[in-house]
Amino acid sequence: MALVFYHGHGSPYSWRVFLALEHLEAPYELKVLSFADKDTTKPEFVAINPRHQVPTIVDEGFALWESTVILEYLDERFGKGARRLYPGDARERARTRRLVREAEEYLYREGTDPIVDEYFWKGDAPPDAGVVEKARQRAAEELRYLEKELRGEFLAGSQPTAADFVLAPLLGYVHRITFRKPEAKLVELVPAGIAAWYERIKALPYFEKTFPPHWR
Ligand SMILES: N[C@@H](CCC(=O)N[C@@H](CS)C(=O)NCC(=O)O)C(=O)O
Repeated sequence: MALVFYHGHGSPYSWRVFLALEHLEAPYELKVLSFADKDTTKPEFVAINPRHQVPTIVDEGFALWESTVILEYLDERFGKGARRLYPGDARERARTRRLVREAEEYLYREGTDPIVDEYFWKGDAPPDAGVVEKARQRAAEELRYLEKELRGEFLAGSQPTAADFVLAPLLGYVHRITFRKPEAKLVELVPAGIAAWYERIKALPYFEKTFPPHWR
């Protein structure tokens, strides 16, 4: 029985796993849950994942959630040859884990998350300009930091890894936020090296398949 992947379009966490499954050429069945229909809170899904979040996978009866943990599992289960999410020796794998953690802790948490909160989750209240500006500065700093971590085409060399798949949805968000709220001026913060890297990510043969359909 193929692995079942419960996904929600537009979730940056779920998007990571979508990219990874495709990159690893893992056999899987995609089940798209609708946030609008509150599918994640329906009893049949809560019975699988009591945290009721996507991404969730079920591999031959084994249910797993938390995107970065899923990435590690998928690498051990399906990674082979040049297609590894955490390639290389112990130090190289540790570096990829560090980049994953740093993108999550600093770029997401201190950069894009507060901006999304201010623009999209405050109802009719206007965004707090101070919060937005601080988060913009943090996002810019972290993007410059990650630019220095590029090792050739991708963050660990000639093939994308877990670090690239965690960063890619963030760049998708930077563009999406700027499209919906041009005044956020986020795309202009992206340094040239990361902009070129994102073009390479978008050129991956499976990227388009993973792109949120309602963003097109
Ligand atoms: N730490 C989790 C975060 C997952 C998460 O926040 N998923 C959200 C979508 S972005 C979700 O499924 N929300 C639906 C709900 O809570 O019912 C991970 O890395 O997988």
